Amino acid sequence: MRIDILTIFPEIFDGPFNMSMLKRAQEKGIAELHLHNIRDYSTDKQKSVDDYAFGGGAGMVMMIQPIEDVILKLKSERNYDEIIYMTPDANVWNQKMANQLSMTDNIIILCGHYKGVDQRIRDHYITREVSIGDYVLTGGELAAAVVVDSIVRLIPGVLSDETSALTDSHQDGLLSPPVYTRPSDYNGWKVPEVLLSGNTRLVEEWREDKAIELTKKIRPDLL
Ligand code: 6GU
Repeated sequence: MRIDILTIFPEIFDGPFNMSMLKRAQEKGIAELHLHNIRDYSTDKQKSVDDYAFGGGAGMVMMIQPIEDVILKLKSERNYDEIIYMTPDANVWNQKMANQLSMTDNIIILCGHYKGVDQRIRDHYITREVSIGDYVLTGGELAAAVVVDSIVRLIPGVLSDETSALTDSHQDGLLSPPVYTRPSDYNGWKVPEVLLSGNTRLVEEWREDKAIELTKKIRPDLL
């Protein structure tokens, strides 16, 4: 899978993309992550990427020209399954969407800043708009890093058996049950007996019960 990210701050991705699973996925050739600095495509003398909003009001708007030029260049090179715009004015990202997107070949992710991008980019190029929650970030970059991480870890071959996505919170619509490791008694804090029983069926039942109990208590909206 190939993901092209359009941003005015490519450096923000240096940390998240060069560690842990995202690094491993790229090294294994399972995912290609490409960063494009929108400013490099600006044709004006000052290399501007934003301008005042028509109609007035506070805040700048990201202009069409440099964004359209990157999109057209990329689209001339390959077909894209989705062109995603990161914005707080959108449906909230979830595991189901991550599962869907992990099965695509090529996607573009556009990170917004300031008051957002000129509406005509959204009208003519964007196929999907994504928010990561009901709060406002300075820009779409941190949100895009979240979305990319949640997609790439689901591509077969990225996670090992021990880190399998199948038992993740949300994968089955429930929160995850509690987990424990050695020692089984830490200064009197004991691990639930059933987990030490060696009875796989009982362990599975206990985990299922705990997952439902936790979900009812903390996130009843998921049930
Ligand atoms: Cl995608 N962008 C920004 N700027 N803020 C957000 C967001 C995205 N999702 C939640 N808040």
